[in-house]
Parts: sequence; C-alpha cells; structure tokens
Amino acid sequence: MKITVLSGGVGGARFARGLRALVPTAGITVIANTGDDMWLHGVRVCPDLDTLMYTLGDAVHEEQGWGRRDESRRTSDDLAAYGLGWEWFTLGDLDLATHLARTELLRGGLPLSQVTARLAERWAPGVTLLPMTDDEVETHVLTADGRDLHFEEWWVRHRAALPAARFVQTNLATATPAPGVLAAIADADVVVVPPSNPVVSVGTILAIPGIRDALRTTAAPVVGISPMIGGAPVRGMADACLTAIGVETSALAVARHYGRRPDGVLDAWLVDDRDADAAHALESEGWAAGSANTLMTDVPTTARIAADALALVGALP
Ligand code: FO1
Repeated sequence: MKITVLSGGVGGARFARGLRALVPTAGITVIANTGDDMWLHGVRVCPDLDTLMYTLGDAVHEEQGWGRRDESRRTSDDLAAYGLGWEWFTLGDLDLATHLARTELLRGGLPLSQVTARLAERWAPGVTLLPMTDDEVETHVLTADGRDLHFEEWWVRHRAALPAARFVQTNLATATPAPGVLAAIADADVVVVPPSNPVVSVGTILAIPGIRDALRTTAAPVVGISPMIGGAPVRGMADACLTAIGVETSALAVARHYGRRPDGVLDAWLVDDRDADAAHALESEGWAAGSANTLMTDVPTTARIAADALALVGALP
C-alpha cells in the first residue's frame, strides 16, 4: 500500500510516526516543506526535514517536538559571544552535526533530495523523505508594519506576534518539485494532509508549481486531518498564519480553504469530536467527513487517528 503524506514539522512528523505504526509494511513517502530552511553560520538548516528525520528516527526532543534529545548548546552559546547569527535560534551541538553533514554534501554537488536520502540512512525513518523541491525556496513574512522577515525570525524571535500582511516564498516561480514528488502523489493509493500548519507548511508545499495540480488529478483519494481543535491550533501559532490570509481559525474554515476536489485538493476531512458540527456541514456539501478524537497524545492514539482518516476514503489497510 503506497501512502503519501504532505508534512511540515512537528504535527506532520508525529502523524507520520503514528501512520508508520498503523501500516508498518506500507510504502510511506513524506513530502516535506522546506520553506522554513535557511543558511545560518554558513550551514544549511532544514527544520521540517530534520524534525521528520529525528522524530521518525527516534532521536527527537519529544517535548519540544524539534531538535535532538540530550542536546547541549555550548557551540551556540559561544557563537553568540561573537555577536553573529541569530542568538534567539538555538542550533544544538548534536543538531549542528546534521547541518554540517548536509552542508558538506550540498557543497559536494548533491541536490537536497539526495542529501536527505543520505542523511536518512543513519536514522532509518522507515519512510521515504522527500523535500518538496531541490530549489532554495524560503518563506518570508511581510509584516503589516513593512518588514520582510525570514519565517523563522517571525515565528521564533517574534512568536508570530507581529501582524503579518503576506507570506511569500522566494524563487517560487522557477522552483520545480523534487524528483519523485509528483510520482509519489500520482502513484499513491492514498494521499494524506496531516495536521500541519495549513498556511506556511502545507500551503508552501502546494505553492510549488505542479504540486497542487498533481493533488487535483491523482487517482488516489486525498484525506486531510484538521489542525484546529475547538477553534484553536493544537500547538504552534497557525491561527496567526490563518488570520494573516483572512481564514477563520476553525476546522470548517480550513477545510474550505483547502477546498474539495477537483477545484480544491481534498476529498475528505477528519475533525475532532469537538468540531463534529463541521463534519456535518461538510457532508451536506458532498464531502466525505468524520469526527474522532484527533489529539495526537501518543503513537497508538495517532495510529488510530490515521486509521480513522484512511477509513474516511475507504483506504484502510
Ligand atoms: N524553535 C524555537 O522555538 N526556538 C528555537 O531556538 C528553534 C531552533 C531550531 C533549530 C533547528 C531546527 O530544525 C528547528 C528549530 N526550531 C526552534 C523549531 C522551528 O521553528 C520549527 O521546527 C519549524 O520551523 C516551525 O514549525
């Protein structure tokens, strides 16, 4: 069974871990957002790819959801003494090894997709990890007061508290899907949009030329899981992102934002029990929709959420 997942960082990684537990023998491909990526201290940092790799490789700092377990920050602290880089963005000592390895391989001429496969060999994630593109596409936030900030500065330094006017991705017009991305969508038995940030994570993946159309036209059913429970994001600050693009922070509004195929990208939408009314509204509009407990508290619970989502489109293993 071939399952393709479009993922940002923490939420998507936790979902992928549960999906892997549900169907350990499935061929799972995770297409990762790389719009959060940046060059920092001369190394290439790929937050969502690393969160996926560490989470699926059982090395993630579980409470944080990103970075390595048993991490230290001696190098980061000493770098701060030089007044260089982003002192509000901590590159842990072990995490730095990943960025140094990635940078070495990139400088050797490998595209990000091949670098990702090479790094993943060590972590045996049990899924195929693909960047959405091999091109350097970065999300910037144009704030209401006229600043142009890298997404991570807006997200981490300012905790998404600066009103955002627009999100833009650099080099988007010339970006192409990484090798294997379009095939992973076209040849899947089912495609899942997990509870990642619908604007800056999934939205950025959909912005890569060709990917949205691949979702509209694949023979595979496409099912999404709401990242909003009871009108609020489960974690992170996706509400600030939705507000910036004029979308209400609700399970129903996010479904409508993604849209139903063939105009939109989804066939089905799983919401939390607290938002069951949204499922009923969508069903009356012809969606396949359902409700369940969608709080990903642990791996078995997440596996059950994945099963509920696959069942919505008749794709249970
Ligand atoms: N998030 C923070 O809130 N503070 C940090 O200092 C921080 C550092 C960091 C370093 C590497 C990395 O891969 C991720 C890091 N993150 C940090 C998380 C990051 O903001 C998120 O993983 C995503 O980019 C947003 O979902």
